[in-house]
Amino acid sequence: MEELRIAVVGAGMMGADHVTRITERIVGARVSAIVEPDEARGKAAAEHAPGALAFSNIEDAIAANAMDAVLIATPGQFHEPVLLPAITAGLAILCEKPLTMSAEASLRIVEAEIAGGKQLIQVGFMRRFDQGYIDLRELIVSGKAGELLAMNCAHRNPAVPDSYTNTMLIEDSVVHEIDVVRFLTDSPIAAIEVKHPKRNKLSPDHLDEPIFALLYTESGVLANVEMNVSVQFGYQVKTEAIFQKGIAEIGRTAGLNLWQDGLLATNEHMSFKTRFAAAYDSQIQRWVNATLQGKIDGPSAWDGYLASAAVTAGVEALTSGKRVEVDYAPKPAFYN
Ligand code: ISE
Repeated sequence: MEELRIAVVGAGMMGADHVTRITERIVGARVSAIVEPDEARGKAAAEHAPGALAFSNIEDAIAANAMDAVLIATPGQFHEPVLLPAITAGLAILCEKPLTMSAEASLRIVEAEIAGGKQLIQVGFMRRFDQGYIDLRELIVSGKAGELLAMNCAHRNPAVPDSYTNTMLIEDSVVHEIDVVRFLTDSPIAAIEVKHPKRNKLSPDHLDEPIFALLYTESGVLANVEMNVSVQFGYQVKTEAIFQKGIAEIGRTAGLNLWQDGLLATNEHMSFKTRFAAAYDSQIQRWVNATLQGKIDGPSAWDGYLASAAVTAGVEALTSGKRVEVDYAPKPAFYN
């Protein structure tokens, strides 16, 4: 296969961004189909994918043999009904995070993949492809600053859409730290606790935030995640890592600094689309390269399940105010 034919499923904000990315920047692949029930949305995305076929559901696209691989970018609650037929069809899959909305559903996906006999699924935890996180992981592994003890993570969004619910603080947002803290420390999240600072009155009425999500890893590292989705001023994802002999920081806003009229100004990101643009590019290019060789190159369905199990505990911690231990199913040999 010379060029991977990708069907992008879901042409909302992230799906449309991936369509443009694949057409303009990714080598060895093209968008061959857009699967989107909303016709206007599908058409708008198709303008950036010359020759792509339009479908309103995944089953029709599979029946038409319109793709070799699927990039799933629908909201999380619609992942499972797309994943299952794609697995049955034996297609390579990049599924945006979260894999599904519950530990049980993620386990069903894992079981379906195992039944098919081949690893097809990569989960879109794009932070693993961000240079800052890659450098921090190297530093931790090297031991140069001594043992890692704790992390302070700031995850700030300017605002969120009306469809964003309170549990999405964990399911849709903290899920990134849940995955990346395990990636950095190489240790599972053993327990989660959620603390409530003073509520931001600028936050939509149905949201009780910001929150501090405390992620306790099995190895003893504690990560404190400030999850804040109404900061108004911009999009920030920063981490300070506390070692025995030093402190490391990643994610500080970079770019041009302007000192003028008694002010220092730097452009801040307003969205994850620009903050993580390079990480998304690298994630998709590496997935395409690996897929052309029949492999995956990033977080697996099992990683997706582990995150879902921790999210389930996190949601319980959010509502109960208690520290909740995470319950994991045993790892199938298939993922060794
Ligand atoms: C969104 O879905 C993302 O994945 C972003 O990276 C995150 O910052 C945001 O909070 C989520 O809602």
